[in-house]
Amino acid sequence: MTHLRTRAVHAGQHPDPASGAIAMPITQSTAFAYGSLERGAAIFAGEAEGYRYGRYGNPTVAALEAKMADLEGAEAAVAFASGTAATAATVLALLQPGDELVFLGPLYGGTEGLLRSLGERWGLRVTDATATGLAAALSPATRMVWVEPLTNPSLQMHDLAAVAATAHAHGAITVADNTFCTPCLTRPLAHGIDLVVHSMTKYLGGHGDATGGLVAGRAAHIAQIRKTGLGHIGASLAAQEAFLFLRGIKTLPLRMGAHCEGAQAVAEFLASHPAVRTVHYPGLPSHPQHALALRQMEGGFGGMVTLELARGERSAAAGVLNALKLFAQAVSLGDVDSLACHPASTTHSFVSPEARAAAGVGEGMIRLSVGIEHPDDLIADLDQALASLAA
Ligand code: 3LM
Repeated sequence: MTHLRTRAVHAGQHPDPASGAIAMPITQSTAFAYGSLERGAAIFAGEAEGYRYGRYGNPTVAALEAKMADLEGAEAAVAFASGTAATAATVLALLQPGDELVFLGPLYGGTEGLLRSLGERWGLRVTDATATGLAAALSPATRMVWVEPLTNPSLQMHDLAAVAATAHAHGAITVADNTFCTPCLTRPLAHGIDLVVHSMTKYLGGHGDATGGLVAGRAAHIAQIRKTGLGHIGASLAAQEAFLFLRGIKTLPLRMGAHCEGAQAVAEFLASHPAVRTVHYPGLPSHPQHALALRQMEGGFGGMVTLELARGERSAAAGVLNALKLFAQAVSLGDVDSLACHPASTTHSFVSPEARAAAGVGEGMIRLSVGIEHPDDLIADLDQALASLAA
């Protein structure tokens, strides 16, 4: 299986040996019989493979983990109840009080909020290297570097190979939150990154009906993150949710193609509209890192488009957002349905006004998650909403 489209369907799954079922069965069981005291003891000691209790693992969840490890090119993966749980487990498993985490932002507001409130309370130093650049921010205490290859919400790009080389020269682990790109468009491990984090809630699920997260990377790291995140924190993904992600991922490459096509058309339309000051989309030649996008992204530039209105105040953004008919006004992203949000008052309301300003998240910014509807209908909706601004 060499092609991603084939692996998205088949990796991690095979017909159920008991029934022949092709869809992965939902194994709805809390405990798993291990048969003998000796085998139970060996499983609990980590000396034998096997399921024991739902918090530690489940066959439906394991199939999802295997599928995602395959798609990301990783040795192993572990699933969580949300992307935020995956982030928290990675940080808490691999860092100690006194360690420094350096991030290249801007980041999803919830991630930055988590790092600052939880991380700093537990004795981590958290440093934002966005303005200074990574090399200048690294110190002897730096143990982890966190990056979003395509940032939320401003859609800036980070050069993953350069980040990995700089961080590794200082002995730091690198983590890339690949939620916006998915393995269809970017595989961070192939660029030298150590761990990939996902909010599966977004493109991987794809239908806006399941919440989950995942970390993929080397087996030794994943074993540590699994122990902390599942064994100690208990942020385990439920089997029913794992089933929805397994089903969603089968069509991920097809959906990403439609998201990319629609987003490119929407971005080109917005770039020529007089009410729009700036369009952030890595597929536009005007994007400052278009050359990096061509090098680092494969098969398209993603389904997210962020715009800044010529009138930069909140009331202008409200005028446009409140007039949209086809785009639902909601946070989250990556659904087949198109969504639109005002990052300053929602996804990035968790970070300080200063950090928002530094990240370029202004009151006139609108973030679009372009769904798989026909691009002409999406453009018509945006056109009438922008026209209401001029009226
Ligand atoms: C959002 N983002 O609308 P969960 N990493 C990235 C993300 O964008 C997110 C997470 C992790 C949004 C959610 S905002 C109230 C809604 C790049 C989530 C966290 O824990 O599965 O939500 O993932 O930008």
